[in-house]
This record gives sequence, C-alpha cells and structure tokens, in this order.
Amino acid sequence: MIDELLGKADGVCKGIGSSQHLYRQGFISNGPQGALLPVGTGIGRMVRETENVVVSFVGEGTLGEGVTYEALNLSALLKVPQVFVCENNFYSQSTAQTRNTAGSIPDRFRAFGLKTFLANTWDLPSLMQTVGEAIAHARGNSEPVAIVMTTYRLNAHSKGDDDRDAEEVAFFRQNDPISWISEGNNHLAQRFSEIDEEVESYFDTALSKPELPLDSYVGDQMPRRTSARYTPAAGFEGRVIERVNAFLREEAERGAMIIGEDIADPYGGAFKATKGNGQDFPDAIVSTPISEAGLVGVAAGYSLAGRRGIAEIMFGDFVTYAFDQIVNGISKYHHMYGKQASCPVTIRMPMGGKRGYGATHSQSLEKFL
Ligand SMILES: Cc1ncc(C[n+]2csc(CCOP(=O)(O)OP(=O)(O)O)c2C)c(N)n1
Ligand SMILES: [Mg+2]
Repeated sequence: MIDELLGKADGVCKGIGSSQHLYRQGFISNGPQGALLPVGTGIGRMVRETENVVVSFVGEGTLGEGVTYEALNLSALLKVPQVFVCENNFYSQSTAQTRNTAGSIPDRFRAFGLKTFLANTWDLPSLMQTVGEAIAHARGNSEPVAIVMTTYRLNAHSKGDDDRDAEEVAFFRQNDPISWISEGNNHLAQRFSEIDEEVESYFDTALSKPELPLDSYVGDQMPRRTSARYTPAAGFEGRVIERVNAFLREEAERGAMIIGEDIADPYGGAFKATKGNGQDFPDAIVSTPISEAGLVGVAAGYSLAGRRGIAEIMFGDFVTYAFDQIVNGISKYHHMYGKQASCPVTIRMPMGGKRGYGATHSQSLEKFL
C-alpha cells in the first residue's frame, strides 16, 4: 500500500490507483462518495452463499447522497449480509455535521428495517463486542445491519485544509487510542515505535523504486501526447480562479444564489471560488450536503422561479451524479413547456488533471455536456 501511495509499480494497483482507488483481495475503495454502497450490495448477493459478509464503510457526510438510500433499500430487499459502517466524525470535509445532516443518523438505517448498532472508537472493548454482534447478526440472518460509529479525524481532510477549532482537535488528539498507545510507557508503546521506525525506513527505500513505464501501460489507449497552450485573454490579469471569484461576488450582489459543497467561509470551496464572499453575502452562498443531484436541482428551481441559481460541483467528475437534472430537466425545460419556462442556471465545475488527484478527480467530461 505504501508503494501505491507513492505511485510505484510495486503498488497494489501498480501505482495507478493511488490513495483513493485501491483494489486487492476483497478490498475495494473508490473516490466518488457513496458509489460503492450498491456495489457492495451486489458483491453481497454473491457472498450470501458463503459464511462471508460485506462491510461497506461510509462517512456521515455521504448520507447526503441519494445513492446511499437506494443501496440500503436494495440491500434490505435482497437480504444481503452487508454491514453498513457509518463513521460519524462530525465533519464532511470542512462542513460540520450540524450544517450537513438533518434529523437522526441511526433512524436513517432503521427506516429500512436494519438492525442498527451504536459504537465509538474510544471505548474499545465495547467497540469490539458491538462489531462482533453486528457481523454475527448479518451473517446469521442474511440481512444488512448498520453500525453508527462515532469517531474523529485528527488531521486535515486533504492537503492541509483544516479550519476546525484547534482546541477541539487537540482534545480529540489527546484522547485518541493511538495517543494512548504511543505516549504510554509500556510494551505497546515500545511496539508502536518499532512499527513507526519500520515504516520510516521502508519509505526511504520505496522512494527510489521505479514507477510503471507509462508507455507500456497506455499502449491500448488514445494517444496522450498532446499539449495545451494557454493564451491569456487580452486585459486579463491574475489567476482564473480570482476572476471566477470576482464574478460570483458580483452575481451574489445581484441576488444570485450560489450553492455547492463546502463553499461557505472560512473554507470558501475546494478551489476557493467563493472564499471571502460568504462573509459579505451569507444568504447568497449556500453550503450543502454531498448531494450533487439535489443541489443542481435546487439551483434549477431557483432559476425557474426567476432568480439566478449558480451550482458548484466540487470536482467536475461528479457532475455525473447531476446528469438526470441536466439532461432530463434543465436542458429542456424551455422547449418542453412551450417556451413558457426559462431556466438560466449556471453550473460551474473545475475539470482536468495535473494536480495529482487520480482517476476519479482529474477527468475532462466536457463532451458529455
Ligand atoms: C460524489 C462526490 N462528491 C464530492 C466529493 C468530494 N469529497 C471527498 S470527501 C468529502 C467529504 C466526505 O465526508 P464524509 O462522508 O463525512 O467522510 P469523512 O471524510 O468525514 O470520513 C467530499 C465532499 C467526492 N469524493 N464524491
Ligand atoms: Mg465525516
């Protein structure tokens, strides 16, 4: 796995998948939130014939995605031994759970008839027992169960993006089992530092390992050796994102609603397109749960009602979740309703590679639009 993280040919996915896209011996991970839940249900249909169960991990922020509920329903109806582990760490990227998730988390699972267990990552004996019971129930009854697991994330979500209260983080760091172990004065602490050293020295050797020769890998694909030349527009100063930010500020001033994931201040969006604007126009900048289909639909409704709705898709790759709204709605409201309706919605999204985001965060899907 370390080789994979470093993009080396010896990695579990030859260094192609990297941190978000891992596949090995019954383990599968992917970038788009929630998308693997129904896939887990499908795998579970097969393992039903064995003693195995499927365990699907999902963050509490992903409860914003509709596909989550489709998977819960399907899994219950198909009687699949699938253990849904919902890790509630109180945050979805930069957005606190209180602003992301309405109602009760355990009740979401109970609504589909799942036996729902509660656990946390601080009371370890109880955690072990609860997980054991949950798996036994799924296996014994061939039906899905849920474990709602309270936990906390100690580090930044991604590349150093952390706006959480420092005292809060320090509190959880101090009370984290890994801190108990590493700072203790016993055989576990000793073993911990041995493992730490082992990892450090592995990194030193792994860094010089070869990457997969790309030519051998892309031989069956379209030619990749193209170059894009960027010609700045006349009179254009500064970075593109600064122009986008200024444009969105003007639109907010004019009464537009700008809606998207993690776009409120202080974070201001994954690529900072709204940074600073939320403070001045708090009602205009609406941070949402992870719900691309939903948030694009909301922007469309706002536009149909006569105001300007601007939706931001955090990574252009996830516009696929909103395609129904775009293809079967937004693109044809005008003509479908005999030119009586107009839906001047703007959907903005960054697309493209070169930032090291991997297979599900670096595509150029413009042609579908
Ligand atoms: C469909 C989709 N939309 C947006 C993202 C970008 N994104 C990656 S992680 C994340 C927050 C996830 O929060 P949560 O589900 O609570 O999981 P946690 O990281 O807290 O465990 C977001 C919005 C994504 N990967 N997939
Ligand atoms: Mg979370």
